[in-house]
Formats: sequence, structure tokens, C-alpha cells
Amino acid sequence: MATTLVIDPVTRIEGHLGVELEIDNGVVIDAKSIGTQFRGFEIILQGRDPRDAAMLMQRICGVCPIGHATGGINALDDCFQIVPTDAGRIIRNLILGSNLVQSHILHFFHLAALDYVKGPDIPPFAPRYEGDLRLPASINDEAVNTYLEALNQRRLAHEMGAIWAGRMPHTQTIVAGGTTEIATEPKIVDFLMRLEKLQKFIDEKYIPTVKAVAGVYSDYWALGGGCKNYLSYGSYPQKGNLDHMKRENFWKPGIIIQGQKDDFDVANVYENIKYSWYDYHKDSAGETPDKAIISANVKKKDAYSFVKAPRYNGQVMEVGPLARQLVMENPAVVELGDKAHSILGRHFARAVECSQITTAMKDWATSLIAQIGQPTATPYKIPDEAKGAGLTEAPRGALGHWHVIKHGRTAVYNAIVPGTWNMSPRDDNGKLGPLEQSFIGLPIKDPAQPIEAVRLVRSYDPCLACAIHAVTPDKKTLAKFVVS
Ligand code: NFE
Repeated sequence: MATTLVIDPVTRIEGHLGVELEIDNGVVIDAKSIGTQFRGFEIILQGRDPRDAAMLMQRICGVCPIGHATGGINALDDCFQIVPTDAGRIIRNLILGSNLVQSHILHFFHLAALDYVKGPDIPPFAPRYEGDLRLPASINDEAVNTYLEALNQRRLAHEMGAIWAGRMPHTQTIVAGGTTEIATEPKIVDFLMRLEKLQKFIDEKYIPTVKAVAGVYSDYWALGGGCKNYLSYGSYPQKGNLDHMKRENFWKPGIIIQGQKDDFDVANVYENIKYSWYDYHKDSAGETPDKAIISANVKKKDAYSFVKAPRYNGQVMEVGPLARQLVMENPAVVELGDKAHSILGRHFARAVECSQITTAMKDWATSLIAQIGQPTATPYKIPDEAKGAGLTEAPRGALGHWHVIKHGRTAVYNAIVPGTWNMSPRDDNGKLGPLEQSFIGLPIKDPAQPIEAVRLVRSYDPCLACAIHAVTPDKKTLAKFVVS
């Protein structure tokens, strides 16, 4: 007989996520991904000066603020019809890349690794699910040491970001048309000095630790594959252009549907809300992110998540490092074949792209020498009416901000974040979201110690974008939380 297992909240992730699993004969047969947090940032923006968007939207999250600053600012560039200067474009790329490296090291060592590595019996290493921690002592001890060293490496990455961002995690220097921070020789040297140390850590510690863990837990190359549809918006423009698709993005835009690669077209992106605690507002004009205005309804029948269900032309899409590396056909990931579609495939792709971005940042920072003394921002005028889309790649995947300006103020704003794609609930056609699909068929040996389930969830590096908790005015209990 099937039993129900609820893990709520799943710990060691960003934000608040619950999963509800039906287990039959030791295997998951149905799954629900439940975002238990209401964000509401889009509502805050309505009626404000449009330039507030990039500043305020960063506050969605302390882990990927630069992704949101970039999405927000790309949308403003689009609304204002301006192309950043080369200096501004490169500096933006360096801030975004530094934040990505910080986030990937955080994810692997401080969030996910303890699913495989046994730390000492003290917090934050304990409590933990027991029963399947199988690294030999030599690998395990080295990984615990690297866990600690990774804290210092994250600080370095934050410092690299702060050289151009003024501060981290949230920046004031990314503005429409470019940046307020200018290129100087000392800043370039400071950046490169730290980058060199970080690259050494990534190549000599991060990637080898992932490989060592993968060698011992090799069964996880065959577990947790999902919808096998992948989406990347592309990011890190190498050239200025009003059209996102013509910017020669370092990470390429594209889609893969069941192995078939195709071009990406932003017009195919929309969101369903049948199973989400939202209704369309009376002013809403459709499901696409430039039209949809929603309001929360925690009493909605059949709804089970504050996450909406983004779809691409009807397809459920996985986003993130694995999607990006498959779309850009990185041989290290492509040659994994079927193994790529797995829990370990996601960790491996993340580690590989972390190194890839540090290598690229060395070139970008070096190219800034030619930009010393050059302007970093393009002037603009705020239009009375405009519409813009800001597409980028945050650490966890494809991120889009859509901005509509009316009477010189923000009228419609929508952010579809990577976690919205990956953690989405069922869509209007009942199709399960990517995480939900990944669960189907996952063996869970002991429901009292569901280590397989949390390994799967964490392989996606979920972030349920931070914001306000929803409460009912009558103080009714919406959910009970059991911390395990
Ligand atoms: Ni809050 Fe984020 C990233 C974005 S994910 S961490 O990366 O955008 O949902």
C-alpha cells in the first residue's frame, strides 16, 4: 500500500520548500513540490519609478542578488532602448561571474556535500539522515577540511564582486546603460589576484571533491533524471546589442527537447497558475510575463504552492548548470551521455562551469585594461510608455524579468526565476514540474531516513526566492513544519 512522506521544510536549501511523496514498494510514484513562501516583490514595484526595479528586485535573494540586478537592469536597458558601453558590459559580467562562483561553492560544500560527507557529530554537521554515508575515511576527512576552506574561498569571491559592485551581496553600481564603477588598474589587479587563488581552489579542490564523491556514490549517476528538456536563456554578453540573441552570449541561449536542440524564442515563455495559490488580478491581460498580474489566494481549491508553473511552448523545462552546459555542448558534460540526466550530472555540470567562468573572467578582466578611462554607462531618458524583457543566467539557471512602464511608472512586473522553472507544481494540463518528474521512480529505502529524496532536491540547488511569509488573518495554521 502506498504511503505518504512529507519533508517540510527541506533544509540546507535557499528559501522554503516542502515535498510530498507517495511511496509504493520503496519507490516514489507521485510527488508534489510545494513552495511555502509568498514573494510579492512584483506587487511592491507597481506604481514606482522604474529604476527602482533593479535595486529592489535584488532583495529577492541574498544568494543570487546579482542575477536579479542583471535581469532587472537588462529589462530597463530594453525599456530605455540603450546598449551598455563595453566597459559597463564587462564590469557587469565580472560582478555576475563572481557571484556565480560564490554561489556554486556555497551550494556544493555548504548545502549539498553533507548528504554524502560525514562531518563531526556537532552542528552544522548533525543532525543528519543516517544509513548511507559511505565515503572511505581518507576521502571523507579531506572533504570535511575542504568544507571549511570553502568558507574562505566564498569570501574571496564576494570580495571580487565587491571590487566592482561596491559591496556584496546587494549592489548599487549596476545601473541602466552600464555601471557607475569605472575600470582602474588597481581594481583589475586586485580582482585578478583573488581570481587566481579561487581558480586554484576550484580546479584542485572543488572539481576533485565532486569526482571523488561521484566515484563512491556512482549509483547516483542513474538516479533523479527528470523531464530531459533543458532551457538556457544565455548570458555574459561579449558584444553590445539591443537584441539579447545578438549579443554573442558566452553562455548560449537554446533549448533541448528530448535530445533535440533548437533555438530559444522568448515569446514561448508563459506561466500557469491552476495549482498555485494565486488568482489573476482584474487588470491582468494574459499568461505571458508581460501581461500577467496576480494576487495571492491561500484558500484556492487544489492549489498547493506559491510557485507558479512556467512552461515553454507547453513543455516542462529544467534550467540550471546542466541545461546550460548541454545547450552549449560542453564536451565534458555531453560525453557523460545518459549519465548527465541525473543527480550527479547536475553536481558535475555545476563544478565544471564554475571553472569555465573563472577562466573566462580572467580574459574579461584583462580586456578591461583597454577600457581604463572609458565611460561605463550610456545616458538614457525614461520613456512614458515602454516594455522590456531582461534575460540572463543566474547561478541556478534561466532568469527573466519582464517590465512594463506606463505613465513613466512601473505598471506590470514579473520575474520568472530558475527555482520557478525547476520547482514548479503541475501545470494547467496536469503535467508535473521538473523536480516532481525527477522523483518518479526514485527508490527510498527507509522513509524514516529519506536521504535519497533530499539528495535529489539539493542536486537542483533550489532557491525559493526570499520574501514575506503568507499568513491568514484568522491565524489558521497553513502548514506544520518538522525540522529534521
Ligand atoms: Ni535565490 Fe536565484 C539563482 C535566481 S534562484 S538563488 O541562482 O534568480 O530561484
